[in-house]
Amino acid sequence: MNDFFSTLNRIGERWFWVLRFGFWVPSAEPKTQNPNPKTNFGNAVHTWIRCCGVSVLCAVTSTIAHAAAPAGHFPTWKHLSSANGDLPKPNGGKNQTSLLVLDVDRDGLNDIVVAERSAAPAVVWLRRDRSGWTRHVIDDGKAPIAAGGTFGDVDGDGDLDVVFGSSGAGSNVWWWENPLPRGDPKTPWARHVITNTQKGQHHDQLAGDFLGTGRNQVVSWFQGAGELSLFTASGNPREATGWSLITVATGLKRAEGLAAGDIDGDGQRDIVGGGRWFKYLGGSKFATHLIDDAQTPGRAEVGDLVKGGRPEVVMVIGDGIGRLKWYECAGDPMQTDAWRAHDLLGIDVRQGHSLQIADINADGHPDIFCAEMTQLANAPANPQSKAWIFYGDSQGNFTKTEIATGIDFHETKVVDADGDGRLDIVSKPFVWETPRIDVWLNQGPTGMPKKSNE
Ligand SMILES: [Ca+2]
Ligand SMILES: [Ca+2]
Ligand SMILES: [Ca+2]
Ligand SMILES: [Ca+2]
Repeated sequence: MNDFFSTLNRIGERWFWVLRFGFWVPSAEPKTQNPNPKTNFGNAVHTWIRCCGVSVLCAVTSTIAHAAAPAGHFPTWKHLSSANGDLPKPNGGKNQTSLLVLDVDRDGLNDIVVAERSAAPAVVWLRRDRSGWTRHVIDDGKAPIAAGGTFGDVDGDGDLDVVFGSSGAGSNVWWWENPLPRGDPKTPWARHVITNTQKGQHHDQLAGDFLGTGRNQVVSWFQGAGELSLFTASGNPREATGWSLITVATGLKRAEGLAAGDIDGDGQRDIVGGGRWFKYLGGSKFATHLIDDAQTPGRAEVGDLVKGGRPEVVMVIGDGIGRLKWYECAGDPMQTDAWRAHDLLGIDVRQGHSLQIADINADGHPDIFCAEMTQLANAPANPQSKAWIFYGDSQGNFTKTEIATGIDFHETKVVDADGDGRLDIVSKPFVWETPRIDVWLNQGPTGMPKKSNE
């Protein structure tokens, strides 16, 4: 049990499953299907964006965009919401801080985990059943959980455990132990402390092997001190003393966003976030390399948006207002001026707290999902908030579609929510109309393949 994450790393198939459907590396690999391009395009607004060296934004009609679209087809969506009784309302409070999607009960279908900081129960999961979702409690207490979180097999017993950090009211990063394989995940899970000394908010967590040890670590933005923390289990992971801390970077106030990718191509995965990337140098040392200082409070994603070469990075301000940009590296990634930025929208994004790279239309080309929040406090600040998908062609061209207007997206995940093999959108608001959860099921265009065993 003390062999942190070792089982996960020994079982290649499970690791692949987590990579493919989890969000440690949500853009790890595009699918290679080649569906029929003769499709309808739903009601989305299409805009053709061409980025060749210098970012150029051209708004054209839907018809022209259709003809020029590199991907050739886009899914239609079926919107389900707890507001309509399609899903159970998750927690009972008004501050829904975190959302994860993972297969909690190992039945092959992804389930939804929601954390909430204003009321008990702090953490619940919605089990995906044959045709819907059923709510169960993970933590029946109250906990000041902040936005972020990740999952993985922390104790090496073959099931997925979840990790969340505390808001400024606390000083913790915790993990919750999945009762499987001997217990029932429908009964409350034990909560364990990873750290209880770092007073202040922990915003965003990421699991991965960034030290090259063959075991995964947990990375967390310790916003209370403007530091990036890395925790590794050196002893019993059920005890705080079983975890040791490496401080990856300091002096990064309000930094957020975490993603992983091999930025410099040396075979070792790097950490990306806070407008920067972090390269492991050995021992307890990391180097910090700046991509764009304006994205310090930005969400981050890494993926092969332009096929081949170095991976690309996408960033947008999660808690604030700023541009959604993707970055390609034309030279040495340790040199900031080697990073070339492309503005995807040409206008500011407001609280773009949801960002993900995934091949949403299954054409082999990674796409970008980004969505805004509607409300931060008592009144909606952005009643016309948007959710977009930018369909890529692996050459740096993107076709913009709008998925929703006026719905609060926070910590959204693009993942197969109903087990049909198509990537869906699972989202919740932070405070807007809470408690609430929404799912957009990918209906696929005609000819878009589904899993054969559906
Ligand atoms: Ca399941
Ligand atoms: Ca486990
Ligand atoms: Ca695609
Ligand atoms: Ca699906």
